[in-house]
Amino acid sequence: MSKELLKAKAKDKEEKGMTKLDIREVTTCQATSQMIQKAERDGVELAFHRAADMKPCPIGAESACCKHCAMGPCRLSSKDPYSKVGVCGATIDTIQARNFGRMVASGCAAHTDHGMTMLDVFREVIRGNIKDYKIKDPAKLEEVCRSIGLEVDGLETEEMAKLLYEELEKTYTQVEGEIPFAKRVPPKTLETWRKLNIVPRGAMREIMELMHRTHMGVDQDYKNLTQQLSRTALADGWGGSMVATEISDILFGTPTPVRAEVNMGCLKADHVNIIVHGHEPNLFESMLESVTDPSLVEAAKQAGAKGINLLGMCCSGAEMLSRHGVPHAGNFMSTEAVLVTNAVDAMAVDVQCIKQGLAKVAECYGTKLFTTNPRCKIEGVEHVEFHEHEPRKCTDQIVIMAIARFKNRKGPVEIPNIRNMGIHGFSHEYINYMLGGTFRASYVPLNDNIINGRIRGVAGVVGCTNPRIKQDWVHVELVKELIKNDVLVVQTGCSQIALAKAGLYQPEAAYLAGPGLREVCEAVGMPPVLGLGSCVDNSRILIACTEMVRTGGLGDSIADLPVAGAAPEWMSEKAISIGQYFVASGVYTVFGCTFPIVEGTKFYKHIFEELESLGCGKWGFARDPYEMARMMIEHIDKKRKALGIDKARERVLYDMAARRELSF
Ligand code: NFS
Ligand code: SF4
Repeated sequence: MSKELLKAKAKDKEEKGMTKLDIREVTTCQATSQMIQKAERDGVELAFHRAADMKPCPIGAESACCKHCAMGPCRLSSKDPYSKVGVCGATIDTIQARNFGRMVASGCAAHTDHGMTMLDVFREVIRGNIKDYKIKDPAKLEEVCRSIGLEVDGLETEEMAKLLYEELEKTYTQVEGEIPFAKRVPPKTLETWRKLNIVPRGAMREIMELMHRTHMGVDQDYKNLTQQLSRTALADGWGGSMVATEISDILFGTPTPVRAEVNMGCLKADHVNIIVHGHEPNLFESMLESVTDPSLVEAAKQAGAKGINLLGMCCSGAEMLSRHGVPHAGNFMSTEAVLVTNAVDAMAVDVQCIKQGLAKVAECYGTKLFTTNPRCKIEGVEHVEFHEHEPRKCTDQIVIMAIARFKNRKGPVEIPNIRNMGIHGFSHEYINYMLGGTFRASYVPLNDNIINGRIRGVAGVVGCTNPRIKQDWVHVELVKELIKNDVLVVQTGCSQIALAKAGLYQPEAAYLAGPGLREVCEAVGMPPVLGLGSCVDNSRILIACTEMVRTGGLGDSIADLPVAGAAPEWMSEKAISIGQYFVASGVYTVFGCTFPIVEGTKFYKHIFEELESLGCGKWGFARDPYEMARMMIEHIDKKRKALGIDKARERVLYDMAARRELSF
């Protein structure tokens, strides 16, 4: 346990045996901290308390144990990792690589299954079996088709869609060859993958093979395991996640900038408040229809409410924030805390990052909690199944029950009075358009500004929040440090929400940026931090990198670009899969909080150092946000130097013509 948390741990236990926290040590989110205080007054336990009570196992934390067979479980020493081997003889490197591989397999499975659901909906829409959704963005459909070499000249939208569906199904099922989106990978990067034998086949095959190879007594060479776990991770980033993003855009529209609010202050005491928390946009899109249905709005008014207020949380929240400007109540570590307001009448969840602890908190406040996806039920929680063929059946029912709960609300409501306005919804397509202008959308201005040094490089800061470290703090400090040093930051998921709460999504936040980046932001009218949506939308970052390579002047492969990535407060296996696909794609990726490998072992050196010399990126680790920023900037500068663009920065002020060129 970190020192901070030890400090945070209760000095005295109350009668209920509840841990009292030093709240300043566990979160910098004011709304969440207000709700932790209320929870403690109400005797309600949150994940913050459970984290303080649950000391992480030091051996497990560094992945120095194995329970892959019944000769074990075997525990090796993380202090002296080579002093022992498992009963089967497995070394620390084998054990760690296998454990790491299984995290990748699980994370990849989560994203690809989400993508598969989107593809299922797409197929049924094309077949006419689903009528509630339709193809909203035919231009994107065509663009995606062309990007993977499909012949679509003269085809109708439906024909194009059918063709694309058949092709993208291979992302899952293809037993040999390369997945369709491999065609989008910059040629030099693809060449490296081919050399390393890590170009993914269908995700089902890759995950299956990885699970096989990490079984007792199969692959016992950490380098060989790294090959398969890289290939599996790429089947996530350039496969399942990318399918999820692209199909969502085609069905629900590609995001363009939208002003929207975040934080718990978006709850309204006099409204029926409904939160959707999870990852797949289908449920949320349907809920958006339900809450605007005149008969349901009328029912809410009959119950004494002024209306129905819909908010998002976590990733589907981030996606709806980006796509439709739906307000967002908070990130992962705020999902229980928001229920403490007593203002949430219903919370509907689908899959991923849904804490089982929500059930207890919801019960304490009489909030209606609903699971909706057959993949994710919670013992004791009411399940209202969502079917894409009749989506409104589920979401209307949830709205009706939310109205009933509003009518019977008991106890006082306390809503933290904090809301933060910002601009969200930057897709890679929009970045193109924003910087290049309507008539010649392109990445040329971005590359030019990187080459001339106004923008030093680009960093992706993404990922979860984690009760093992002070919520939002590392995200916010890291991003501030990066933009101060002229690094343009792109974000997704819970990290995006952390920065939105800190006010960095307003164009005015450009004053926090270094002079070069500020100049670009001011000319274009964009914030110094660009939010791209949910975690599967990290695939937008891959495409943005690809566009930068294609545009020219910044090298031939993603590994040449002056870019870096970070997940400073990560917690999920999905984050590991994401990290690995960025590394395999050529990006230096720094994680914070903790890293599940013993430092200094051969496997550690392999993925923290050697992968870079093979043409990939590499992992980095730092807990401290300033150290993390230093490492990322140093890497960006190293890449600038290799590209020969590290010369003294040109300090030209924009004249009117240049300004016109940059603005949209
Ligand atoms: Ni990403 Fe989304 Fe958040 Fe982490 Fe969970 S919500 S998919 S895993 S916690 S960023
Ligand atoms: Fe132990 Fe080997 Fe079995 Fe793992 S696979 S539990 S290291 S004997």
